[in-house]
Amino acid sequence: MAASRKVRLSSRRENEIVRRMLRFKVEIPSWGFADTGTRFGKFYQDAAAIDLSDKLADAGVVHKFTGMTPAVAVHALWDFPNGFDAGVVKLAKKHGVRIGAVNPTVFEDQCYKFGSICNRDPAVRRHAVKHMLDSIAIAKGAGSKSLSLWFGDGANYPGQGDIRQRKRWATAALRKVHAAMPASMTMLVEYKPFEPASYFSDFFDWGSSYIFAKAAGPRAKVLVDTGHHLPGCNIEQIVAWLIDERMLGGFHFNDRKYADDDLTLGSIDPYQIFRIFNEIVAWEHETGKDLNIPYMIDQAHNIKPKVQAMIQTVCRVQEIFCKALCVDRAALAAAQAKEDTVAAEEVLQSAFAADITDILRQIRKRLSVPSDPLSAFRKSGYEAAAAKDRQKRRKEMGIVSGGGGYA
Ligand SMILES: [Mn+2]
Repeated sequence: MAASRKVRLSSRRENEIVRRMLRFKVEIPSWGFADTGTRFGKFYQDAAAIDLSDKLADAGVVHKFTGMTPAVAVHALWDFPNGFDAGVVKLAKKHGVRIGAVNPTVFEDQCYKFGSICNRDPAVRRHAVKHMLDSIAIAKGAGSKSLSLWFGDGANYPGQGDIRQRKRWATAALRKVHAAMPASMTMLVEYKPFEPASYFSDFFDWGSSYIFAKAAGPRAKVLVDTGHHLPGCNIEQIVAWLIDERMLGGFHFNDRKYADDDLTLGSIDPYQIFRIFNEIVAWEHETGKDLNIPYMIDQAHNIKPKVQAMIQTVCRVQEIFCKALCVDRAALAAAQAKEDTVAAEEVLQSAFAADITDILRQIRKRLSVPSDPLSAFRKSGYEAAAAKDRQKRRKEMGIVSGGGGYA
């Protein structure tokens, strides 16, 4: 890697970068603040959110310290178990945030043992579609523009299901859901190669999501979750293709080492995130427009304190996007034109290694947040106060935390 050095930018370019970064927002997930675990059990945290009110309060704190997270993605059944609730919208506003993408929950119910919209039982498929229609109503009520779909549908064994029939069932369901969406709403279709199903997932890669989205209707796009790829997959190439086809709907950011690990973005391979952002920045440079899609976090912090992990993530996204904006595009184009592979790679490496401390300080000043959001939060006392309050409430509510269990 090129040695870290202060990036040399014209003051005009520096101002452009600062202005772009002020418009760059990241959506955080409500489920990132509650107790989560692996299939081997949960480790409870005293400061973890108990209910949606706590989640919105925590999300509001992340926004207060970073200035970058005005919207919170929700899971329909976990956050709106009784359908739309106007009180929640008010509560979000009180905490300085709003409701972002609505994620239907079509994988937990016992009826989904053999799938949701790919289930051979038409009653189960109808049940899943109805839940997605209810989710549209929640999104409409909350002023959300994104219906974010992930299906755990798949098969565990060869011979278990008819692959083409399942595809047709899913397509029919998505068309019904798309037809019910208001014109302002986008359907985001996520994919994942395996898990919970082990033999195949019905929505298994970007190509499957692309085909499903195309069949569903013009407002359906592909959602790229950075952790949902097999090892070695070139994610930035997928992103570049989807951008070029106008089919990139949004991101779920996280990092991975082995499978869908939901680790903090950039904790394993920050250069990969940089290369993805570089494709976005290249398109923005070419078109003179912002790629205006939801940039969302999808992580589960099983051992890290949750608000700290979220602030750490948001700062990392900000830093890496800012570095991608520092790529010298003219130098890159010149190197490419001469087939100078070494020089072209050096352009990327030197932007990735650039010391952007001064630019970050300016950006955070303009966002009216601390210059080091994470350390400011760690000193704020919020976590200890939340732990005390939530411990007491858990006791009053009779919620027993601790122990294991096959979650
Ligand atoms: Mn995801």
